[in-house]
Amino acid sequence: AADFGIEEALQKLGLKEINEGTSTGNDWFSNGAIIESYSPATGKLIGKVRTSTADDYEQAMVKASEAYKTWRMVPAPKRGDLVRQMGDALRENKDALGKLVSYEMGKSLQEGLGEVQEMIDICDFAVGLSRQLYGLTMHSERPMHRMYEQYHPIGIVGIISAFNFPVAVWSWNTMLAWICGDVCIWKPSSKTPLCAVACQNIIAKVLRDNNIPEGVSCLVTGNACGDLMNNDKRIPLVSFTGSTRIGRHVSKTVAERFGKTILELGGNNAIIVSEHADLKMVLVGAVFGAVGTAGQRCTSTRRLIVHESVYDKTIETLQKAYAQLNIGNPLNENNHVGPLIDKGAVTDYLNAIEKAKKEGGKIIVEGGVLEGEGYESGCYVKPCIIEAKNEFEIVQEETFAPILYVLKYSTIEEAIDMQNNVPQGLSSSIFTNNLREAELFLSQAGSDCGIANVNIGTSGAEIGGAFGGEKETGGGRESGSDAWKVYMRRQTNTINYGTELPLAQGIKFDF
Ligand code: UN1
Repeated sequence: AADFGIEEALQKLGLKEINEGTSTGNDWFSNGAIIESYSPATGKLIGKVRTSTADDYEQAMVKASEAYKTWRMVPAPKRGDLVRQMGDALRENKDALGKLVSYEMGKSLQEGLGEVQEMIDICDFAVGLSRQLYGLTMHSERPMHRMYEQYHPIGIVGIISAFNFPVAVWSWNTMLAWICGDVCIWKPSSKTPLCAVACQNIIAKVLRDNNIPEGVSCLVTGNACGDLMNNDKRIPLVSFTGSTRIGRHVSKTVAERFGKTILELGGNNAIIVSEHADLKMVLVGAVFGAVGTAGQRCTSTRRLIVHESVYDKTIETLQKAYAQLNIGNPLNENNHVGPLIDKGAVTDYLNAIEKAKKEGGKIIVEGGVLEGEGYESGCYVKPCIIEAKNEFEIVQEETFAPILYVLKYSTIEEAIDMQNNVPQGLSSSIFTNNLREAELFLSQAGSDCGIANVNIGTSGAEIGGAFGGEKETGGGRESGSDAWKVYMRRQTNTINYGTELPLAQGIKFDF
């Protein structure tokens, strides 16, 4: 079978020697057990990575603490210049890294490349931001006094990322954190360790070339490192992407020591298809949203809330579109849908379909696991559509798989209620050409999600906006807008340049 240039990509990313279970990036933390990374696309072993022991973690933290002392004193625009160089290095490695993401994680090559593009975009954004990081100035109530606020780096930022965006989500955090003057320690998903090592190799070279301590970017692997970070008082901020269940644990553990968190947890994203929708547009938005990344984005479309008057027509066009989907090796550009991440995910997918059926769901497009040539990994499944009710237990949950539930509504208020009536609050959208409906959906009585779109699907957000959601999604915001503020500590400064010492609030204290 064709290798789609994978060997060459591994070579370029410095991952060829890793097969004996060599170190993960920097050389001070590589003494633990080996994790083997298998491609869900082919079922083949891609490489082995040595995890970090508690001692390795400690050494990484020492490196990070040392590096922080240097890095925080580098002027922010100079830090921006480093991030600019990282963006250039990512441009240079875009093809190879995009391919590896596709091969190790299973998303289509287009989406793998898109993920690297998101990294490049956030670098550009961070470079501009490095000359901003604005604080406010305010007027003091006292004569000959000046007041202002400034933002200082927060310190060591811990990043725990998920398999589904194995490189982009890390970069949203790091690129902002780095221009802010922080240093980062990364625990990637154990399902996609090679993507992490590849990133580490790219970044470490830029740091070395500029004589910046490598500890600015630390990588530790193995799940045990997650809790080491959560409990570590030297890490004032932990950014966690993953399930609501683990997010709850991270949140409690870090809060117990008064650390801060950025939580990007589950989504249960819906598209409302109004009777005023352009159904051609719905089709692209809904199908990409539901089957893109095989339904494994936090922003994947899980529910389609369809007006009764366009319900049958919508179902019919969806059925036709689903019949045309090519499922197979994500590196083959003719395929729309790749595999799920592993066999555990396949089991979760099958269980969800069974549960939906038991609760009274009606199959609109049949699912199932694919077998035979090209599907040897056992991770390929058919995207399916199930007519359901919003109150079904399974519809209230996030299943990371290409299962789309369709629900029927008659009034816009009812549709918005359904959209909001789930525990999660990440992304939402409405397709309508009716101004009143669109504005109601965006109003304070509308969608309760962190992301609300009109005539755009639920997935595929640009980096310029703040990304994140409410309720069980965790409330964190990453990426654009003013999300950078979480990576810094704010300090209010009042300076007296007079010769008297007047107290605030007019208090007299004479002696
Ligand atoms: C995620 O699924 O964790 O909006 C992030 C999107 C992408 C990011 C998704 N830009 O779908």
